[in-house]
Parts: sequence; structure tokens; C-alpha cells
Amino acid sequence: MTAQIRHYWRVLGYALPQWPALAAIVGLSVLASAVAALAPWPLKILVDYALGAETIPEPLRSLLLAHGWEPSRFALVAVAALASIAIFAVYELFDAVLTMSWSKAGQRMVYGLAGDLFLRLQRLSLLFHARRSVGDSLSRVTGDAWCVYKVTDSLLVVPARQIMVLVSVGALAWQLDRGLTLLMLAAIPVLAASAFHFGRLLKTAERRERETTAQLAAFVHQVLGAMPVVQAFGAASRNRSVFDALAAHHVRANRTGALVSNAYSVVNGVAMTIGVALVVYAGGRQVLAGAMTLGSLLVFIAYARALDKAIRELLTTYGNLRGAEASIDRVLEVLDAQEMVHDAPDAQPLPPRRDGHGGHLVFDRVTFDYEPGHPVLRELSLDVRPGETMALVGSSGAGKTSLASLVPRFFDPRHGRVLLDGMDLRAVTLSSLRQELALVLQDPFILPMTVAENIAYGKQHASRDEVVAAAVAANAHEFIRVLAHGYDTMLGEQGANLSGGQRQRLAIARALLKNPRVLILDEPTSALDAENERQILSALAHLMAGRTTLIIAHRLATVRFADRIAVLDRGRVVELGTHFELLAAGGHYARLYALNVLGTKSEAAS
Ligand code: DCP
Ligand code: MG
Repeated sequence: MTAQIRHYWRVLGYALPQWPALAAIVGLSVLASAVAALAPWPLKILVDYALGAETIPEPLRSLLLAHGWEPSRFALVAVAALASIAIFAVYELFDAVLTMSWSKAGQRMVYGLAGDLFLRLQRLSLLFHARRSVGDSLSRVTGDAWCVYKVTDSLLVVPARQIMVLVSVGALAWQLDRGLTLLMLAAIPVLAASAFHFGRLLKTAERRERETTAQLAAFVHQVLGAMPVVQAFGAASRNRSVFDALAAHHVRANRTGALVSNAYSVVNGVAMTIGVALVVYAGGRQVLAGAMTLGSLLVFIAYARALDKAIRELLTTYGNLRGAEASIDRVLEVLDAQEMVHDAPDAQPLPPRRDGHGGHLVFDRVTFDYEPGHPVLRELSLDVRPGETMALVGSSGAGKTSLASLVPRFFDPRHGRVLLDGMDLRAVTLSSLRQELALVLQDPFILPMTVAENIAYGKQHASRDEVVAAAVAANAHEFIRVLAHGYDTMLGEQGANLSGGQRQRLAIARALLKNPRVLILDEPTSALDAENERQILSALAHLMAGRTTLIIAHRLATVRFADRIAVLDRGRVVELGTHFELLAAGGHYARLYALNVLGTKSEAAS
């Protein structure tokens, strides 16, 4: 329970910046509930003083007489009518202002939390994302972030208002008749028990609902992101049935939730109705016995209903709060996720490079695993000299991509160190490290923005001339020039309107513009034909000049011109040398090369 309260507090932290609006909302609520407490009084004026035989109570009566006004019965009827209109108008005015300011302040706090979640998700390690679907993360940002609204509403806004109603109406009722007031409150223990019982059920039901929504979103996202496979394999109708099954889950979860909250409100309704019925019965007998005026009984019954309404609102709110806990848990899971890679408290910026040279990259007895006990890199050491192009080759699964991922610190090694220009990567700030790196991957990430914006992604304020120069050096200028709007052409999601080779050249231009100290190329040419490969290799030659480069490739034609080649096998460097040295050694590389050449020949023959 205390853990839950701590969770509420943390979420309420996002409501805090909106405190002026919240203070105004609470103030208005208090006023509105005071006005609401006056609502039944015109009825008493009508029944007791205008229609009945009661005389106006003393201080008021002499006050009116002092001003020379002896109200007639007709005047009192008119007063009753006008008073009810006035009370209604003032109440509705408060209510409208309240609703408006609350929806504005509420949305602001939701976006505050959603923005934080979004930022957090972008900083969390790739391993976190590997374990969760994009759709699930998406629904946390867009759906679960609403918990801050629900919690503030349930803990602050609704209670402020309804508790004021309870206090003001309760006090006035107590003034009118103590016995009846106690009778009316007899339902409270029953209500407390029901809230306790249903609260847990409501939370479980809400969690199922949130999870099934997230599953549905994740599935749709996954399918929409894999259109070519989906269409090529004719999976549309199969996906439809998976969708239907997931939707059925969601409907079921929703129905359970609706059932539980219905049962909750029925139990509360029955308890409250019995309370009100007791008041009607006991009060009616008092009027018959002459112990109470008819007007007072009517006011009292109106109060009983107002109390009934206030208590039910509080109970519903309690249910909503328990339901919101499911979202709170999902939000806090992201906020509390360990950033596996983060700046050390005493992290230094990477010292500036000397005379434009590439960095000196050293892997020092590095051991790394994704799952404890299954090392992917074992005590691997490799020294990449400044400006050197080092190729990594080896069979699939040997650990090439994993080794390269240690350089931008997507992951940190389990044992050993990675050093850039003599500094352990864990001792430098992430931002200064990543500033000095560029990656070109097999499947380049192209964002749905213009060509120029894509190229300038790593250097936001680059001038158009710089962008064009980078594109020229990357052999991309020619194809960009003939696009519909040149550099201002909007690219589709994942660069849908470009060919694979064009996307790759765009990625190379992006890396060139960033002018990094260290360059990482993971299979940059594997998806390309010979002509494209030639163009890309010449673009890469520009890119690699004067920089330290790690290039991973299966096509050995791509790696022949590297200064040295490291052959990886099961997480170890098994051979290291130039192309000719390794061929002469007649080992692993020589075998790979023979296979590769054979493969290329048979490709050419067919
Ligand atoms: N691995 C993993 N979890 C990940 C990525 C990889 O468990 N998120 C495992 C799968 C492999 C091993 O790590 O057994 C090495 O994977 P790499 O991606 O480093 O292998 P390569 O890049 O050498 O292979 P390929 O040539 O196929 O790209
Ligand atoms: Mg790889």
C-alpha cells in the first residue's frame, strides 16, 4: 500500500507545474459546492412560507421589516422561483469554467509525462527495445501517460469538490435534524467494504484492458512495418484473423472491466438507496407527528440525494484511481528502467582530435554477452591505428556487429575496455563520443523528412552548400538532382521512394557531413549490384580517407582494399593481417576467399 502511495506521489509530480490552475480549480470547486448546498432552499421558501403557514425565521423577518418590506405570499413565490434560477445560473457558470480549466491543465500534465516517457525511451539501451515491441512502447506514451490526469482527477479535483459537498451539505443537514443525518450516513461502512473489495478487481481488469490494447497496437505496428513480406507471402487474411483474435481478447477484457464496475456501482447504489429510503420513511413520520415542517423534510431529502451523489462520485473515482494503477505501473516501468549505458558521474568530454587525424581505437581483452553465460565476444583484443581501415570478416554470428556496437556504446563490455585515443569509452561523455562517430549500416535508416534534412541529421545547422558537397562526395548528387523537388523532396517512411543503393549513398552523405573521427560500416554494400557497389565503394573511399574505419563485409571484394583484415570466429580474432598476408597464410581467410571467388564466378556465369 505504501508503495502505491509513493507511486501516486511520483505521478502527481507531473501535476505540480500546473499548480496555479489546480489551485484555481480547487477554489472554484469549493464555491460551486457551496452554491450547490443552497439549491434546495427555494423549495423550503415555497412550501413553508409561501404555501404553508410558517413565519419567516426571526433575524431575517425583522431585517426585512426594518427595510419596510412585509412580503406577501405571491412575492414569496416569485422569490422562490427567481432564487432557483439564480442558483442554477451561478452553479453552471462555475461548472463551465471548472471543466474548461481542468481539461487544459490536465492535457498539459499528460503531455509533460508523455514527453518524458518519449525521451526516456530514446535513451534506453537497445536491449530494452529488443525485448519490447514498438507498439507497446507507443501505447505507453500515448495511452498510459493519461494516468497523470486520472490520478490528479481522482486524488485532487473530484475529492476537493465532493468532500466540500459532503461537509457543507452534511453540516446543514446536521443543523436541520441530527437523527436523520446519522440514519443517512449508516450506509458508509457498507460502501467502504465494497470499495475495498471492488478496488482490487478493478485494477486487475484495467491491467488486462491496457495489455490487450498494447498487444493490438503492437501487432498492427509490426504488420504495417513489414509490408513487403506480408504481401509477398499473402499474409493479409491470416493477419486479419490474428487481429480478430486479439480484438476478441480486448473485447473480453473490456467486458470484464465493465461488469466489475457495473457490479460496483449497483452495490453502492443499493446501499445508498436504502439510506435515502430510511430518511424518507423516518422523516415522513416526523412530519406527521408535527416534529418537522414539510419544507424542511423536502430540503432534507434533497440533501440526502446530494450526499448520495457525492459519495457515489467519490466511490467511482476510487475505482478509477485503482484502474489507473495499471497505467502507473507501465509508466514507471519505463521511467525506472536502468539505463544500462549512461555517463559516469565524472565523465569527461573526448579530447579534440589532433590535426584532423582519425582516432586510435583499441579493444582491450573485451568480453561481451547479451545473455549472461553466453559470451559473444571472448577476451578479444584488437588495435586499430589512427586513420587505418580495419575490415572485420567471419562467418555469420561470429560477433562482428556486436564488436562494432561497442564503439558507439550501444552496449558496454562485460569485461575489458574499449579505448579511443587512450580514453576508456566509459570515462567520456556519451554525447562527445557519439559526436565523433558515424555509422553506415546494411539497411540505412531513412527518416520521413526531406533529402536535405536526412543528410543533415547528424549536423542540424549544416548549410545547403555543405549538404550538397557531402552528397557530391557520396555520389548521391546526380540522383538527388533529378528528384521531383531535388534536395527538398520528401522521403517516404524508411525512404520508400528510393532504391537500396540510393538510400545507402544518402546514408554515406550523412556520415560524411558529420565528419567523424571514427567510422563504422556494417555491410554497406551487401544489398547492391556490381555497378552500385562500385559507386558506393568510390563514395566510401572519400568517407574513409583520414578516418579510423571499421568495415564489416561478407563480400570480400569490399574488404580487399582495407589496410588490415581481422578474421573473427566465435567471438575471437583468429587471423590478422593484410589481404595478401592472409591469403599467403592459407588459413581461415584463404578458405573464405576461395569460397567467395567461386561464388562470384558462378554468379557471373549464370
Ligand atoms: N545476438 C544476441 N542478441 C542480439 C544480437 C546478437 O543474442 N541482440 C547473438 C547472435 C549471435 C551473436 O550474438 O550468436 C553474434 O551476433 P552478431 O550480430 O555480432 O554476429 P555477426 O554480425 O558476426 O553476424 P552476421 O554476419 O550474420 O551479421
Ligand atoms: Mg552483423
